Amino acid sequence: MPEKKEKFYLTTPIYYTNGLPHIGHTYTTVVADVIRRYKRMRGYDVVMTTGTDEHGVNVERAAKKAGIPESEFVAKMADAWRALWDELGIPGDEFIRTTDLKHVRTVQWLFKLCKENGYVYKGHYTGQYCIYDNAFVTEAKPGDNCPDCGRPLETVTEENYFFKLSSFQKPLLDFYKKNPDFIQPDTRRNEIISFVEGGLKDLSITRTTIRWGIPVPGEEPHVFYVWFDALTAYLSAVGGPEYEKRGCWPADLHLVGKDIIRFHTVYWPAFLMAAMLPVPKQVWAHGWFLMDAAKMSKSKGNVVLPRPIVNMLGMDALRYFLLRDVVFGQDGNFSYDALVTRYNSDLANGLGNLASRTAALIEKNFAGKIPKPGALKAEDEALAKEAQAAIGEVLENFDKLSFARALETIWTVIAAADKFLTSEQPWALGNSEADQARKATVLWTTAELLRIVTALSFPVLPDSAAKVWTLLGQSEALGKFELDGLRWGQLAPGIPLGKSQTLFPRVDKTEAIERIESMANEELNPTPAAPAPAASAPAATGTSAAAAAPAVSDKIGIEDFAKVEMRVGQIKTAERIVGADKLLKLTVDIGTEIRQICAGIAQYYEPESLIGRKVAVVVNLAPRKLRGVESNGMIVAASVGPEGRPVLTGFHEEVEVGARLK
Ligand code: ME8
Repeated sequence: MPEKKEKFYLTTPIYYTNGLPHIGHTYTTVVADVIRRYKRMRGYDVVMTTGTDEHGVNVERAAKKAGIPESEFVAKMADAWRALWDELGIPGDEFIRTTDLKHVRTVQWLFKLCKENGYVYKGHYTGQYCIYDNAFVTEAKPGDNCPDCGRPLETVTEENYFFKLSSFQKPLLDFYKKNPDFIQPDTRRNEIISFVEGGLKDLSITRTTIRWGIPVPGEEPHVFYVWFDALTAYLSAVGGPEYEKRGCWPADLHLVGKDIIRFHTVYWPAFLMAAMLPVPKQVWAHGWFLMDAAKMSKSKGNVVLPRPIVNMLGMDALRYFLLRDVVFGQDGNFSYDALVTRYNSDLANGLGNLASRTAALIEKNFAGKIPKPGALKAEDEALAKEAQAAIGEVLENFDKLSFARALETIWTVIAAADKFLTSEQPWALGNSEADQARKATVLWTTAELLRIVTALSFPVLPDSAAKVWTLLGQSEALGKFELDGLRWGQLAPGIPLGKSQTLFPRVDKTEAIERIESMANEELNPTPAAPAPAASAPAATGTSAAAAAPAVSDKIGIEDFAKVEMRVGQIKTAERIVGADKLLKLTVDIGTEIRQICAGIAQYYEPESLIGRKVAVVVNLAPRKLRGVESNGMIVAASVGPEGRPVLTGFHEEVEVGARLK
């Protein structure tokens, strides 16, 4: 571990604001968060930057379509991106917007340095331009389509400032040679080296055809080319011209998708070299998540959204799947089937089951206190050896960003512990002194193994690992635990277990997929009746109590009231819904049929207490889905107190099920 905290500065791309985040963006940001947590556990002082790329013709058009000024449009979009990262627990330590004044100043300063050093000149450029990717396609002819996105290119001629990229062929090749780890993975490095060896043309870095951009001082109507603008955001986020004060620059790691590797490994280091500024240490380009073999993208409309998955299975499940199922650096297919299968097998049956089984056995046999191990058998020592060896392997793989490997090693150890418990059968041992001692050894060994795998999996499973850590009676915050000190044998006997918590409840695959898809559909095609998509927004409830009351300014006629058909219903079954803390799923007899209705009363009513209860039900409400579960009707309740606590209606006399309320 570094003596004095060494800095580690990493970044995600600065995402475009002409759309909202999907699983592809979430992937990069999750990986950045995993690295951030991991590096902190290795003693580094970490700063992670993310942000929004807000200039260019796409935004200009999107704002026009929305009928609002660009500045208002991008402010709304930036808020939405930031809010989603907050909601998912992966916010940047810095969130830079390319419309921030400090960024504007940094871009203008970088340009000035490049110009003063003789790497910028004025000229004309005519070329084929992709307005969607904001890039001239140098090899294209008029009438061609964009090789990246397939849409028609436009012929554009304009007066530009040019950057002498051609002067950087040799410096870049020398730099790649001296810093073989600069471009990762190796396949990408080879691609970039051949590209640069093929010759570099000067690059136009200002535009006069675009209005919505950072102005070139004294040269209006020139604005900066979006990539000269966007790449600089990494530097403006941590001090810009005063970067030395903050001490973060150069970046240790730029995480990007393979689509934007050339900008990061050719243009960006060349701009910095021209300005005589330090060059980042590494650019890591991961692969794409594909949907039906095509790159998922906002423009193609084949996107997978993070929120419905998180609502159904939890953020840790999504994080685990993204890192476990795809080899970092390669492309991967996204499938809900694979996601739910992994959830059930590795999280519910794997870690979740081991934790609850171990805790229950310690609770029952040792009054909830970690037992003291006795003499060790060969099986115990073998397991200890496997777990100890896993520590080194996992750290090595995290260092190499081989996340799938690291997780595979952790889960092999979890499987070994499961097997150990099954073969040692501590539950079958009796109360003799020898049996008690054996039980103590077996359970201490399993708990110690659990402590080790929990610490190792924290960067990927921050919420659940923290829960298991607390369950094991560990008081230190797991995020601050130093992995360099992790050794087999540190679990102190005698400490009481913490509160037990639900971890990864098993889900039915078909139902889970249906609900995720249905929530995604609600989010992509919101209807006025559908609940607000944000998980932070109050959940739609299916009771009149918590549903927002419409502002009633005028009185209504009896004919309006008669449109609402309310009947006495009797609750037959009630259960909680995985992934929806506020909702209960009820079946209600309304006299003519039994209906499934979701009600937002889970925080105030125990499901069992409701069985047999008679309530007022709105029966002619159009069916809708709440958190992906069909709800056909609405239970009426009073809304009490400032928090709107729902109180169900009741009848003081015997009433017939199905009787109409008038
Ligand atoms: O390119 N699979 O922004 P962007 C995996 N503003 N990762 C994906 C993905 C997918 N299907 N789709 C997107 C831009 N990504 C520029 C960046 S940086 C100075 C400027 C991720 O909103 C991946 O990291 O199009 C990719 O590089 C990035 O989102 C592109 O985001």
